[in-house]
Amino acid sequence: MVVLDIGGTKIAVARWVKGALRDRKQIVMPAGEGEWRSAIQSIAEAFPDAGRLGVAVTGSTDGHTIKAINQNVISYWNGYPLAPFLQELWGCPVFLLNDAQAAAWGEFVASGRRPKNLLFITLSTGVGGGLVLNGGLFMGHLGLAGHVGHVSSSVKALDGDSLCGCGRLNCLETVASGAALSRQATHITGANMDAAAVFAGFHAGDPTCLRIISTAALAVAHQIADAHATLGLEEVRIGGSVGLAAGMIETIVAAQKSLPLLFQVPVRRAALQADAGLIGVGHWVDQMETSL
Ligand code: ADP
Ligand code: BMX
Ligand code: ZN
Repeated sequence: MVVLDIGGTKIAVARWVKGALRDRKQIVMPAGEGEWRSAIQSIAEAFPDAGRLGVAVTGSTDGHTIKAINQNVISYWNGYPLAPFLQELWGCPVFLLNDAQAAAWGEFVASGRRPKNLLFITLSTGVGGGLVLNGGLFMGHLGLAGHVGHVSSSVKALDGDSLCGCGRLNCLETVASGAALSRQATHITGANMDAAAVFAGFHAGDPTCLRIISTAALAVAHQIADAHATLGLEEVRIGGSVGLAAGMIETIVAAQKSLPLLFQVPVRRAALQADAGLIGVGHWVDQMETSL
């Protein structure tokens, strides 16, 4: 099998051989549709003879089409026929799964303990979420379940009310995504800063960067508490380049201390790190086939 992870910022690809990744490669996610189609075509040429294609993808998928919930990320994905496009290129069956749902499944399978109810959160270009409930991946109608990035946040961004690309106001994604960290820092300082620069400032003790990261962490801590109140979570795993950046998880755990003990769900770093989506979709396709 070949596995793909298509995110807002990067595309990762690998061969999935006996439950492990081989020949992993990564490219930047191109901005426009034409460049994106050519990039995928080049990947298909470099990774032929897939047999099956497992795809962890940003957005909401029914297994056939893809919809960007945040239309600012990929504007041409609104019921886009992703599976037929990939099927034509690879000439094999294609399985689509939301990227955070794939990562949740990867973390669940990789965890020896197999927690009953697990929430995976990716803090990346956007904020994504995936749920494993009662030991099964919960995708919901049209694959929307777990989209915690689009639940509104009582903790607002530092640059004021923010309209999310999904059409709602003050979603968690407007406070704690890589794009949100960059937007707030750029607005406050007047200098163009990406998320990595905000973390560099955070580690150097810059007060603006400290406030941006601690506000994002508090918003995530509240969102975890809200999800816990609804679902009864045993554990939360955090991934994505922002989630995995040094200091982020520690700041979320510190923010949880301001909440009643009942809502302080154990938060851990994704064991599979940046490969949780690729590995998760590999396991998911494997187990779907054995259950057929
Ligand atoms: P994707 O969203 O494509 O899955 P990532 O998980 O890499 O990709 O998340 C991309 C986001 O993470 C971008 O906003 C980017 O600026 C930010 N980012 C990338 N590297 C770092 C880093 N070292 N520290 C903090 N943020 C980072
Ligand atoms: C957005 C949404 C989710 C995705 C999450 C993380 C889009 C295109 N994606 O909330 O489906 O899981 O981002 O995705 O609307 P990433 O691109 O940051 O990895
Ligand atoms: Zn939103």
